[in-house]
Amino acid sequence: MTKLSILSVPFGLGAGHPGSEQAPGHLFQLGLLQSLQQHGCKVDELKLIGSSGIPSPAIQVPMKHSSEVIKTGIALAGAVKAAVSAGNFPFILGGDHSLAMGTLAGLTAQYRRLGVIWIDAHADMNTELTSPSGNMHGIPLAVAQGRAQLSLSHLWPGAGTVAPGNIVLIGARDLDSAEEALIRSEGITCFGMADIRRMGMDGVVAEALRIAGAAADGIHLSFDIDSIDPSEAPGTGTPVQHGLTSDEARQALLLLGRSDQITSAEFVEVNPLLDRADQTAILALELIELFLKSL
Ligand code: NNH
Ligand code: MN
Ligand code: MN
Ligand code: MN
Repeated sequence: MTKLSILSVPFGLGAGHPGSEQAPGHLFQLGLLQSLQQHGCKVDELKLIGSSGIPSPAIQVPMKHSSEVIKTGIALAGAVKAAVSAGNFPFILGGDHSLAMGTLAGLTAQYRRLGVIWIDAHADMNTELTSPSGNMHGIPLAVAQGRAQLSLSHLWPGAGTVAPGNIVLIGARDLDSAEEALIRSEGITCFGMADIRRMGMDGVVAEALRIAGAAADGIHLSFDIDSIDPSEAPGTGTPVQHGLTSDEARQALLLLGRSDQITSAEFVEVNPLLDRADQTAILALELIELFLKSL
């Protein structure tokens, strides 16, 4: 049975709105751990990732709260790397999407070649120079490719990069022009909403696993709750209309969890302060359980 390392990251300074730092605590309060135990999931390690005690690194980037993001990323990278070394499945509970840089730093230090499946309304592929917002949660996939000033190796010495050919975006529908240009020039696979409706989520997931997994020894799943339509997941900082239905998200997470190719995952951008009567938190709880018990 899969042994889980649940890494809880109550950090939200990479997003444009406060609140996502409250998501892990809120999901625990709603009973996440108890229901995982009821479903027979083996939680081997439960760790709270903070950035305290880590000296401020010399690297500075001209983005909002970059030094806090970097410190959190360093702490998370170490914990992710340790979880993989211990033979556990790392599950990172955010928090905003800037923490993915820490996750990917830890993972690329462990895997020879890592694939990434990024389920998100956004591509998160701006650099410090193209970011329209200055928010660090909009840059992790450019950092991971080695296209930004900040690199994964700033967060963890042995970290590598993710090859564009091993990146697959699902549900992207709000891309900035620099992101679009990068996706086109690098030939990055992007399954938009029209592709999902045409191919079906099962077809999209099968293709995503094939492409992200090509010559790879692991695939990381990064799930941003804003991939889901705001009618079903309103509690997030940058909602975008015409997204996934909750049923499409369920189907994707079930198929990805059942696949042996997925070796780590994270779940980000739930914002309890922007939620409507816990609608998003309750859906997130259900999706996380569904995914973890399908592993
Ligand atoms: N692309 C925009 C930016 O760089 C928005 C990113 N917001 C997200 N990403 N929530 O998932 O700021
Ligand atoms: Mn995102
Ligand atoms: Mn997003
Ligand atoms: Mn599996």
